[in-house]
Amino acid sequence: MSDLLLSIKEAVIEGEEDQVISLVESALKEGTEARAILDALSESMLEIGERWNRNDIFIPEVMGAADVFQKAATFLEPQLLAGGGQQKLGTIVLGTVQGDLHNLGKNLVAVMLRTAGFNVVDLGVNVSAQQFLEAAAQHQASIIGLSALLTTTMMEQKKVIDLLTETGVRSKYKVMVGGAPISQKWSDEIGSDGYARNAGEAVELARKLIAA
Ligand code: B1M
Repeated sequence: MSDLLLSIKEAVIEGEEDQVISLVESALKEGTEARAILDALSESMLEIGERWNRNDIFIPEVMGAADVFQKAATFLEPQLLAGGGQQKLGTIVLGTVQGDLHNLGKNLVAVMLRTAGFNVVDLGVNVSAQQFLEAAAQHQASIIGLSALLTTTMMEQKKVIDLLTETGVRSKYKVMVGGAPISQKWSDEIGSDGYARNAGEAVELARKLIAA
């Protein structure tokens, strides 16, 4: 990682909003790819998680870093979208499952999917199984994307799939899952159509699911 990217990572961890935006601008001017900057931003949140686990920092610092992360990611969005294709690959209804308020990763997934040419309907956070179902029908979605960051909310992904099955519409949609505690094993266990570890993989997976 370049010195500039390391400084971006450190500035997010320290919650230095102004500094992060000007460092991101400098990195873009230097010709750094927006994707590489996004990766540095994501790494900063992983580091935040580790510091939080060690009790080196507490919720206010985590929220401060999350806020700076989101502002920097929003600042980068036009650069990411500018490189995107014009094709419309299909509609994806995306959200963070019920009981879960983590949205940074889900927002990144939404940006990357849009960049790749998908129409993304972002339902936000704390989305119930019923809301996913209704939105998928309303927007004639091909894919439902479920993000979960807590071990206590992973089960909500299964609830959505179960509801699709119970209401007889499971075969209408592909379901993809992701989030820090999610794995391929979990995806298989709950009968999801695929798991992606990060936003880049989410795009690859969505392409495969649409092609299938
Ligand atoms: Co929370 N939190 N948090 N938190 N938080 C975690 C998840 C935790 C691992 C931290 C820890 O233990 N140190 C822990 C969960 C433990 C567990 O369940 N085993 C935890 C906890 C416990 C909590 C609270 C319960 C704390 C409390 O209140 N006592 C609480 C829960 C609130 C709730 O949701 N009901 C809580 C609150 C918060 C904040 C509000 C302070 C803040 C969220 C701010 C926000 O989102 N706007 C926060 C944060 C920031 C974190 C950590 C530090 C960072 C998460 C993050 O944004 N990562 C996190 C630690 C960690 O994950 N290591 C933690 C950056 C983001 C880019 O990555 O979200 O993983 P990520 O997304 C990736 C991939 O996972 C993937 O692609 C993304 C981009 O590459 N992906 C998908 C995600 N969704 C996908 C969907 C897909 C495909 C890929 O397809 C549909």
